Amino acid sequence: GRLAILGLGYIGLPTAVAIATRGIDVTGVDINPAIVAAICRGEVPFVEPDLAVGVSGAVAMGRLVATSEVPEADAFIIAVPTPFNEDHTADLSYVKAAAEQIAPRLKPGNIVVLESTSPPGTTEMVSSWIAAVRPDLKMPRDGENGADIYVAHCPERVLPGRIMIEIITNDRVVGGLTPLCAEKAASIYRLFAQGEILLTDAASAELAKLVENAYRDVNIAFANELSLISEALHIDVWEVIRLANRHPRVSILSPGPGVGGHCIPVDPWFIVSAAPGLAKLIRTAREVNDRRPHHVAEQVVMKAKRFHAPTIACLGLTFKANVDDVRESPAIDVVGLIARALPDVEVLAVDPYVEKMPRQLAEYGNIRLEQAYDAVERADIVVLLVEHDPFRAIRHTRLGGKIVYDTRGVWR
Ligand code: SAJ
Repeated sequence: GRLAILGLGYIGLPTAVAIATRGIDVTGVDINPAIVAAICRGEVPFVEPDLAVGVSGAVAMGRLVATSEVPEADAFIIAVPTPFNEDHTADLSYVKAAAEQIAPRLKPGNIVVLESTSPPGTTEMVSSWIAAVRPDLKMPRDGENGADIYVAHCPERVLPGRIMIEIITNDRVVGGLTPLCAEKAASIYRLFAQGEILLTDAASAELAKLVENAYRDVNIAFANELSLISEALHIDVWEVIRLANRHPRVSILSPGPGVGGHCIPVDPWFIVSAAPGLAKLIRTAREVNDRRPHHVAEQVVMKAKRFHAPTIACLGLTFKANVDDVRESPAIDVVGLIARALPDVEVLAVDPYVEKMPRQLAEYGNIRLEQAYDAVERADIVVLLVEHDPFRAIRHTRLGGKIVYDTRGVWR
């Protein structure tokens, strides 16, 4: 069999490696020539544990090739981004472009799987976008068995930082436009997935994926709201959560400076826009979490007002611990908000995973990238934004005499 994967990012590339490692010839397709060139050299354009060795191995064995043209194949996986528009609806333009690139290559018997996180109904749309280009092909229709092309949704659910493990061990949901579509698509995942493969219809699979991330978002919002309440009552939220979590049916997540990444802050909005009048809790959770960076920045600015010309060290810029990804990072929002509110104050930004000033912060003249120890040494106020392992080790003695705002509760 031959497989083509469109989109060689955090999901497409690990999936390509997982399948190539099982002896299947995989062609990775990406519109970005720099990504294609890097993968052809056996290199990985981003940091993810164990991915680099997988890519260089699969490329060296000749099982994985990268190109910008969609080839003919037996199966096609779409793993392109689904960002959101200003009005919080999904931007499906990458998915549509992928479907239209696949369409001319399709032959009867081919399988098309959408992995990109998508609002309910998108898999159906993929099928109609293909049909518009290829009226000669019989596309799957509910209640009918025969079709030339099998179309299904199999949402990714791997955790950045653990992708290469979870891509093998997680259970997978495969939702077909018809039961036969689900069965055909499942055969791809059975090649490498050790978890259970759960077959369902496409819309249920689409909504299940969104629900997983909305569930996490709502639970983080709960923790963030507890943090606000505890702060107002002068009670330590971490102590409260530690105690409450000793109840056998309570498991509260951790408050923080906000919710980042390209999934959890986005996906719940797809539910909200699918059912605007009904998704009240989900919308409120989004608003609570989006408000967090502002609250943290306001607290820091208030503390800074006590000094004449304070130096503020902000530890952590990535969207979460021990990754190098700064997309949708609340820590970056916090640093930017502080720098904007206090233009005369020097803000030292520290992150062992970030070497260049992130694009989002380039406009501020009062932010400098620094090494952790120098920054902490010089700072009057130390703000911990990301619980990277090296930060945990910063000794309490180094923080003595300084104002410390630990948004992640690692130094308590
Ligand atoms: N966060 C908190 N408190 C917590 C947990 C997380 O503030 O207790 C913050 C993190 O710092 C980060 C954000 O939430 O800014 C999201 O981090 P995460 O580790 O919860 O999740 P992601 O975005 O790395 O990956 C999620 C995962 N979804 C779930 O756990 C339900 C992953 O399995 C999905 O595959 C991924 O989204 C995705 O691509 O959809």
